[in-house]
Amino acid sequence: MRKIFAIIMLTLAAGALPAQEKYVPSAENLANREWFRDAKFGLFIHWGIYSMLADGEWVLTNKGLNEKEYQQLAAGFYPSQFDAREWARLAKEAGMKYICFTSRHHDGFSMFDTEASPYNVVDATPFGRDVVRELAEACREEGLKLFLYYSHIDWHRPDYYPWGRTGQQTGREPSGTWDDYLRFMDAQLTELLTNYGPIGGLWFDGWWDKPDADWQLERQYALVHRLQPGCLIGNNHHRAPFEGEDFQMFERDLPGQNTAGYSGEATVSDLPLESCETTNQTWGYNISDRNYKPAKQLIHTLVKAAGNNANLLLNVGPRPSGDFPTEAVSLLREIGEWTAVYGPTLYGTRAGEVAPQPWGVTTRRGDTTYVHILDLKEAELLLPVKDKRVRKAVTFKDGTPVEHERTKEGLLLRLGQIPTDIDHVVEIIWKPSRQTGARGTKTHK
Ligand code: H79
Repeated sequence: MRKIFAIIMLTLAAGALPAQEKYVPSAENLANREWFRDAKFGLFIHWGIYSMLADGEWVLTNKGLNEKEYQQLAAGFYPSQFDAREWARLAKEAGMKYICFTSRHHDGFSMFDTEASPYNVVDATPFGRDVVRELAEACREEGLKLFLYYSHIDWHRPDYYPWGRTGQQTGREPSGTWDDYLRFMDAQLTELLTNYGPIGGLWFDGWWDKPDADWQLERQYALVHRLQPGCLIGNNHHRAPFEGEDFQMFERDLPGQNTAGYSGEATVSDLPLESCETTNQTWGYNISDRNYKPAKQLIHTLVKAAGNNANLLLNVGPRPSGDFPTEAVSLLREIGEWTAVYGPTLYGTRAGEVAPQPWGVTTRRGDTTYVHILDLKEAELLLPVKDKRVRKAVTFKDGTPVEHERTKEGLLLRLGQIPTDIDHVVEIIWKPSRQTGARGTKTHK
């Protein structure tokens, strides 16, 4: 009896094995992760037929609109000013290295040419142009990587059923087959990863609508990685990363913080990290939202993200015409003037040896540390760094030497005056540590 039981258990365990196979990222994927860590800054773009209602990308659900009526927006979608190259140029001028575009948001409307549903920008609008294709080309021309936001929620399709906790007041038929929905997503992801050249990454969102559903994510991720092993998968499920994911995002928060309330269960992983934020208060175009953040605040967010080992994905919601709102353009330009000077203190760096402090953060590259002083009310700053010796310490913007002194507590920087710049950066180049130096002398000559 016991023997039979053991055989049954063994058989079950063997059967379960394939599902438990660990995801092993390809060499290309690992290289792309390092590229991503170096990139630091990306442009998030929320644009769809919801933009026409100028009330954010959640308008269908937030306003309890009738979904059948909402679909009719597509027939009026003709963004006469849309110019993917212009979007890409604005991103590049801001100092961004990638764009993440909403290929399909929760409303279920696809902004690319898809055979999987007629509810898409090519077949359902008089515009008839494949926005993802034009963006992919523009990004290639401008040397940016293209990431695609892809919604797991769908407020349009009947087969997104049973419904999740959102989108229930839109007058849809309560019936449909979940497996059909999974197959639909497979078909679309296959198109996105086949028809547009290399995709930097996929940015999934909406899992949290139905946390208990059978999403078959590992299977979906395996499909993505089979088609493009280098494609980085991230999923905004607000939890610690799942098996098969390549980066971790934090919505409206720095890693480890939870001021927006979405990251309570998201322990910070070793994967590349990304924070996303909006230029104003909403993601999709919202005509009443005039509450743009000052450039200084957005630069501080970018710098703090870097000091927390994360990228910043900064959002713009283009108008229904295809233009970026005027304020967003000004902000991108202002940020671009700053990154043109201070970019070297961020790109290609990792979080520095001093953990984020109330006064600012540190980043480092090789033997150089950048001390980013964002908010300091004194002319001196003590860095709790004990085991390193300074070769050179200068003010980054003009190269003037910064007086410094070793104390028992660490390294004291004398700045001469209370810093007033958006980000007062002190560049410290360290001497090789004694041990490494000694070894270096021996092996090199
Ligand atoms: O695309 C943008 C937003 O449309 C999308 N993510 C960004 C990048 C987003 N949708 N919702 N949210 C972000 C936050 C969701 C909040 C809630 Fe809920 C959904 C509150 C109630 C339902 C999830 C489930 C959080 C609490 C319960």
